[in-house]
Amino acid sequence: MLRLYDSLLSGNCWKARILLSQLGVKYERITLDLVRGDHLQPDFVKLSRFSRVPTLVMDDGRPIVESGAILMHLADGTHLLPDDKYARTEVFSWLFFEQADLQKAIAVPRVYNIRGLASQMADEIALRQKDGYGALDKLESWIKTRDWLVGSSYTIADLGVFAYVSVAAEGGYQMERYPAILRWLDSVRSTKGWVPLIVENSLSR
Ligand SMILES: N[C@@H](CCC(=O)N[C@@H](CS)C(=O)NCC(=O)O)C(=O)O
Repeated sequence: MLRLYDSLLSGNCWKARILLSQLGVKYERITLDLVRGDHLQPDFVKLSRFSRVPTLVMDDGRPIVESGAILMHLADGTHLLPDDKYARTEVFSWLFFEQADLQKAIAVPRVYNIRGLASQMADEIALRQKDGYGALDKLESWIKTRDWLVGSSYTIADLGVFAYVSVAAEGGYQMERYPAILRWLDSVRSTKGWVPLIVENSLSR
């Protein structure tokens, strides 16, 4: 059975859990406590070359790191990753844009807020938000005239970009500026098999 190493609040790990649910793939979930440093334990470092979650371990024991790579691997051959070469490349473009322009711009202020460090880290938060707003502006203008990021149906491009954008308010972003993004986020939440970030019974982990 596939094994997913994740952490409770990580948007990158959430992407993998949503996709596994949407594809109906059974997996074993191992939730690490990053504050405690579980990801720095030698056994995990051996498995996960960057010592990060998500890490997906395949049936044959080989690990896959990086959320985008996990999405591409799992979605390959399914309706969530187009066969058409150009459409597929467009999906990859969005996944790379998310990692380069959106993920840290949202995740870093969010983590500071969650850990009560917002005033201490105000300067860094402001810098990250400047970049993040620039990327969100581009996303808003793209999605304004479309239902989905690539083509005419939901793909892993939507899922990959969705995760952090949907929690941007937790990073202090004023999302009411982005009506088209808010509409699209609701569409992603309505896709079959979508699961919330926190599931009640996972809080005890
Ligand atoms: N680019 C990576 C980022 C993964 C990442 O930053 N994971 C965080 C949790 S969201 C982590 O494991 N942090 C621990 C660390 O970097 O020490 C991906 O998309 O998977």
